[in-house]
Amino acid sequence: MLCVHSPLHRGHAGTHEIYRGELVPCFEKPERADFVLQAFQRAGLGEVRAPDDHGLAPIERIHAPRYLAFLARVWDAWAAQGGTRDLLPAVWPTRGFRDDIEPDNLVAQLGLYSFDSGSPITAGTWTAALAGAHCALTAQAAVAQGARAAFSLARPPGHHAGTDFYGGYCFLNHAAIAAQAFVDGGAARVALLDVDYHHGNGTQQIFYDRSDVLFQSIHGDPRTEYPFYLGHADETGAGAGLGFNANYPLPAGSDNTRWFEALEAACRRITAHGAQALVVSLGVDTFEGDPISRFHLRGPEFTRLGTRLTALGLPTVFVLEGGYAVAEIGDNVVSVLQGFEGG
Ligand code: 6XA
Ligand code: ZN
Repeated sequence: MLCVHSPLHRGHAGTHEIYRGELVPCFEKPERADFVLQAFQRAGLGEVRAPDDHGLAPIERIHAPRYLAFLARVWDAWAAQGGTRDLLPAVWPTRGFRDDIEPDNLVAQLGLYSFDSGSPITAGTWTAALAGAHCALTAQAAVAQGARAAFSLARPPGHHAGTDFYGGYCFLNHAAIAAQAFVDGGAARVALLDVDYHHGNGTQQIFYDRSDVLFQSIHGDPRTEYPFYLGHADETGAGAGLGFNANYPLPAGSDNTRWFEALEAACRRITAHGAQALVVSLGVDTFEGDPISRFHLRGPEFTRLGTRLTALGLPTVFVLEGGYAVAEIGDNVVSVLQGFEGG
């Protein structure tokens, strides 16, 4: 399996985030990608190559121009004011405020385009996120040209990022960008399956009123788990997209039997959709030892996930999302990919 990876991810290196009232070192750190790359190479799964430059056009198919312009300029604007620390928002336009006027104040701009305070912007955030989008697009292009599957190994992750907002460590929605590239390449029906522990609220928002991209997410119940305000079972799509969004919220602590029942339901639905391509938002924070999540998957379960996905028989792009048990993240991702290759 081809792996597309860029070292530019290292430029996105936040120092701290707020976790349970405490300032703690960021969970989403560069070492995550290093461990995945090492495990991929150790397993001899295939070629690792750098992304091609796909420009901004395929990213603008998903994200709003003013949001992209903000991401591209915000660090330089901050540095011009003498700022050196990570950028974090402190004020948000909730219900009743206007979001059509972009304030001149930088911190106010951060709030306009974000939904949490846990996603620091650093000097290399834009470069890293852009390289990640190009990793996903390069993986998608390889699959569109005939490869059975490809893996986009990038960070920061993407599935919480929506049309014009960031959060949950995510800035550009790589999986959504890859799914859109399949549509733009002529696929009438695409399936996007999110197996990260957290609901892919950004991906859901992007495709909620569309019938061409079926979005499904298996995740911790948002009543107790991040991102809290989306991801319930009654969110089934809107307008033309009604019936093309499916959420499988499971109580935190759910056992693996329950998790695989949800996977089975999601897989059946992908087949029923008549999908011509599959994009997988591959978070492995479903791992038993993950520090911020509460499911119980381990190596054999990750392999089983890969085996079930390969049985769908679809051209498949894997896009890395979460997973914070850094020492195990590589083996867990590789178990999924090996299950896929061996099935
Ligand atoms: C709050 C937790 C963010 C979860 C990020 C994640 N700081 N999403 O793993 O998939
Ligand atoms: Zn996650």
